[in-house]
Amino acid sequence: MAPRKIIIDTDPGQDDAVAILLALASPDEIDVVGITAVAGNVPLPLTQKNARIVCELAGKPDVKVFAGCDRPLGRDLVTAEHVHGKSGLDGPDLPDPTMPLQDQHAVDFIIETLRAHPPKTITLCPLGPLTNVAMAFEKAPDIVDRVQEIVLMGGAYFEVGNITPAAEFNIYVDPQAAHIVFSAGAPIVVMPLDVTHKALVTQPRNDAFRALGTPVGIAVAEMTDFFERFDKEKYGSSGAPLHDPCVTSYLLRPDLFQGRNVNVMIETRSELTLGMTVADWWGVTDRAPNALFIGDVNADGFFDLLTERLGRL
Ligand SMILES: [Ca+2]
Repeated sequence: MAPRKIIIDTDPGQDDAVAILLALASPDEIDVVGITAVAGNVPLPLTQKNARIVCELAGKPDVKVFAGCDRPLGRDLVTAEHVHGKSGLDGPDLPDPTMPLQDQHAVDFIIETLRAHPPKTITLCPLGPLTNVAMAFEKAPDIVDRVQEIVLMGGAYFEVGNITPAAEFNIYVDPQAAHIVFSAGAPIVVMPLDVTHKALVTQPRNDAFRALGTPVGIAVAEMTDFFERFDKEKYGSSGAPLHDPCVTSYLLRPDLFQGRNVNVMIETRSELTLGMTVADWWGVTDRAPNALFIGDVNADGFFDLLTERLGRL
């Protein structure tokens, strides 16, 4: 079978970096037609630069990286340096990229790519706030029906919030964009905190990355070392959750994940619960399902896959 064509929309972020590395390590199954950067964990100048740093770390400097929106649709940017560090990729000491940033705007690249390929052959993989994807859908509504699937990291139901008591970071940063994407009608798979908090980098799992002995393995170990201090302090958990790699590992091994087809709506008005993903997990409304909302992962299978693939780079 031909590899599945994807666009990774991202705000790197250490866990974004691991998600990108996993995709780039799997060319038999995944064809990364482009990486589009968005403002999120850190501002856009850093996310587009970090995306290129990660491509070069993977030894794939020919991947096309585009810069997109530098702020959410209708509000000021909220960032997460308290989690990811000043650079967004704190931890390893990685060189500045030499590969170019593409001239085209990320939103136009998304639109053009969906129009240029046969319908239902491009999958969107948003790993940050949904600004770029929402902007593309607003600018070119004809592309919505051409999307094969959107597999995204964002939201939470049982775990509720990590940036506010009610909201997960990616959705909170741009709730208006999330509302546009969740109501567009394209097939959606959601990796919420409910599942990503089950994909924890415990010490033995991080040791396995480091034991690869490669620049990629060591960099990933150093990234998660940095990233985990936040979650250990906040949740008392045994390691950092690898949020975004859940998206790319789902493309490779959907059988590792379990969820429910439910209705998901986004709170866009309340000051108290702005950005909350209201998932009808128990089916208590008659609202039509619009997303496969993942709730569980085979964590050992996930880390075995990740370690094996990172070892290929
Ligand atoms: Ca991210």
